[in-house]
This record gives sequence, structure tokens and C-alpha cells, in this order.
Amino acid sequence: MSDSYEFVVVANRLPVDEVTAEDGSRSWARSPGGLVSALQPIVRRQGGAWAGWTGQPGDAPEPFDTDGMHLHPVGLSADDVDRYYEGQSNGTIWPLFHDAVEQPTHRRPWRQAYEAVNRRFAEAAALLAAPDGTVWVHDYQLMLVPAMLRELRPDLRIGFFLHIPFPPVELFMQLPRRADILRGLLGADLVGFQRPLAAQNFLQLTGRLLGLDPQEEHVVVDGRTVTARAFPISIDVTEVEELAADPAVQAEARRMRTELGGDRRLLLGVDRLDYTKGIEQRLEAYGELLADGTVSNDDVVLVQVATPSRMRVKEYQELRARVEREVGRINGEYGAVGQVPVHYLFQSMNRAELVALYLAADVMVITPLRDGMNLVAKEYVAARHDDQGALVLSEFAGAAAELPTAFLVNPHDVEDLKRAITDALHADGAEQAERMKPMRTQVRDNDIDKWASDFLETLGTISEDNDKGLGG
Ligand code: ADQ
Repeated sequence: MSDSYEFVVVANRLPVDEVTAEDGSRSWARSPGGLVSALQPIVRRQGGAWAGWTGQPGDAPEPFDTDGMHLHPVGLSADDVDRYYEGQSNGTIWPLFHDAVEQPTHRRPWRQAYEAVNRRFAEAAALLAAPDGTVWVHDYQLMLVPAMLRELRPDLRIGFFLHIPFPPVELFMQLPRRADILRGLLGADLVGFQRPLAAQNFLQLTGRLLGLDPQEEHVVVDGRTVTARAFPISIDVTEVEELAADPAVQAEARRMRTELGGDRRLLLGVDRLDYTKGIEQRLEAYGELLADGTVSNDDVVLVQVATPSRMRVKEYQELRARVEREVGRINGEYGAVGQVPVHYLFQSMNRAELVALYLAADVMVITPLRDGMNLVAKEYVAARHDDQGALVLSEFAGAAAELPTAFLVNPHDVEDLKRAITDALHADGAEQAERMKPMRTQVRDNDIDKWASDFLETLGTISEDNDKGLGG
């Protein structure tokens, strides 16, 4: 069958963005990001397909081939975008799975749209996958897909990976129709999480809500074994290292430093503008350090790059307003003509610009209140081939478990934030190297290719065991 594929990726978004040229013509460009660059070679090698949304509301364009992948657009109407994507995914599940740092909103029409859209994705995967093929479903927008797909295609190997945290039992219990989500995930053979604790929370819930008998790393449901385990995601280390070694990128880093004020020490924040990222807490701590004279506008500058994200959702608009007000207040109070203590950029950057910033930064400040992993932390470490620079990292980012020699911090505690930033600023070259070296080794030894192959090899092995178990 020409239109059936051994390996199918299912994700909310396709790995391409539509770009409009100056003459108005439109084409597809591969989206930046580690996940796409890790999966694309696998998809290509296995003659694979990818089902996802284009990012634009309206009818789905016809399927097409690009970069050796078959792309199958799934259409979302404007209503679906409101209810499934901005509503249930980003207004209910996202905050609840991030410790409810913002209040989750519960709406019946959102749940209905989530189910309907998940079914559409499952049907697309069922259509694309070859007999006995492998389907890898991604993330919190599609948690019902594994079970829906298994019902349509019991022959498939199904893997699921959750990129965000999985909440503690008590918090998950708040979710209306919570058992549906568990049953949805249990349609997979392998459910992957960022952290072992997340896998444990999930397994525990299968006992509590579904009366199953979970074991350490698996649970049996309807005679099938479902494995739940951590696969901490990583980055494309080679890409970051190559950029960091590029003389043009290094020259850009030097230029940035000079423009930001000669020998002022540079603190850097790089985040999607999201309330889980702790940007307000970071600004509060920095403002207090300026206020109490621990740092001054003459010797320190903070560059905060915030990528616009989910800007139609009210909480994100409100966050933007609060962050921009605080930046204005700090600059108004502690700035001087021609020199301000915070440079705030509400924009996306290309990879080379980001790596130049990483090279220029003395202290990278990553302070999420909760984060599945946080790839920026790993990118910063990978870029620092000089073993210099200091990483302030929230204990509540998945990455903290792998990067214990960072300046770890509790972002809910402003005093602790101030302490960590000050310690990082005071670390001399020897201490910086002592902390950076083991982190660089860790990230180099565990890049995104290893992550993807670990997951897929595990999926292959457990599905074979399952087949044997059923056959015998
Ligand atoms: P995110 O919440 O988006 O990802 P993160 O892991 O930090 O968070 O990834 C962000 C990516 O976007 C990084 O590769 C970063 O370089 C890039 N980026 C950030 N700001 C940018 C800017 N201004 N311009 C250009 N690029 C920018 C979700 C989860 C995370 C998990 C990842 C992967 O919330 O916890 O690590 O998925 O599983």
C-alpha cells in the first residue's frame, strides 16, 4: 500500500510552518526545535508519516510530502481552536498539570471538543499506519488518542510521551472525567514521562481510579501490559555545539556584550511567555537586589527574551501586562539615560541569535514554578564549550534532576532566588568550570537522538513481549 506507513508520529502540530514570501506565495518550512530534528530522520528512515495541525484554523490542506516525510494535516475549525486547543488543552490541562499555579477552568464544551478532536487525530493515525506499524503520540493535547486508536487498530504498537509534568494524585483527582484521561493513556503499550515520579503518579492513579493493580513500572489492563517509565527529553547537542563554535556567532556574542554595556555582568532569561516559567518571580528578585544595593545598574544587566505564546488566552495577556509593567517599573526606578537594568524582548529569535546570547551570558536564570524538563537549561550548558557561565535553575524543572551542579533554587522563595543569583554572580572561573563540566558531560551523553531511540527501542521490546505473552 503506497499510503500506509510503518512509523507514524501524531502531535498537535505538524513539524512545518507555513511561510508567506514577499511575492505573496506560500510554502512550508520545517519548524525549528529539537523534537522535529530528532524525529525527522527516524520518520524518513522508516518511511514514515506525521499527523498534526497546521496552526491555522480552517479546513485541512491536502496531505503532502516534504523532507522525506509524509505530512497529514488534521483540520481544526475556529471553534475547535477555541475549545480544544485554547480551552481544554491550555485553559484546563496545562495549568492543572503544572501544580495549578494558575486556576484551571473547567467547561463541558471544551471537554467535548477535546474528545472530538482527539478522535479526528486517532482516525488520521488509523488511516496512515501500516499493518502492525508503530504510532508515537505526543503530549497533553492528545491524551485520549491511544485508546481511540487501539480500538480502531488493535494491531498497532502505540507509544505515548507526555512533555509536561504529570500531576500528583490529589491534583489529578480534580479533573472532571479524570478516568477517561487515564483510560485514554492506557491504550498505549508504553507511556513515557519526563520524570520517574510522574510515571509513579500515573500508575498509582490506575489503582485508585480504575481499580487496577499497578506494579513498579507497569500495569495490566484488559490482559495487556502497559509500561510507564521516565524518558527525560534532551536537545540536539550537535546543533548547539556547532553554532557555539561558529566564529560569526561568537562575534555576535561579543557585539551583544559590548552593546549591553561593556563590562556589566549579563543575566539572561529565555522563555515562552508563560505563567509556569516564573518570570515574575525572577523580576521580583532582581528588583529587590537592585533595591537593596546588592547589584547596581552600573555592574549588572538582565536580558529577558520572552517568546509570544498563546496570546489569545486571557491569562497570557494578563501575564504579559504584569511582566511589562514590572520591567517598566524597574527600569524607571533604577535606570539611567542610555542604560537600563532590564532589556526585555517580546519576540522569537533564531537559533544562532539564541546561542550568541547563551555565550554572552554570565548567568542564565531559569526559574519555572513547574516545568516538564526545560530545554533552555540544556541548551545553555551545551553552548558553553568554554566551561564558563553559571546556571541558576529551579528545583521544579525536570532538568534539575540531571543538572545537580547548577545553582539550584526554590523559585517560590524570593530570598532563595536572590541568594542563588548572588552566588552565581560571585562564582569565580574555577567554580564555574567545576559546576559546568559535569553538566556538559551529562547533556552530551544524553542528547535527543538517544532519547528517541531509548523510547522506540523500549516500545519495540515490550510490544514483542506482549505479542509473545498473548500468543503463548
Ligand atoms: P516549553 O514549555 O516550550 O516546552 P522548553 O523546554 O524550555 O519549554 O523549550 C522551549 C524551546 O523554545 C527551547 O528550545 C528554546 O530554545 C526555544 N525558545 C524559547 N524562547 C525562545 C525565543 N525567544 N526565541 C526562539 N526560541 C525560543 C515543553 C515543556 C518543557 C519540555 C519541552 C520538551 O513545557 O518542560 O522541556 O516541552 O519536552
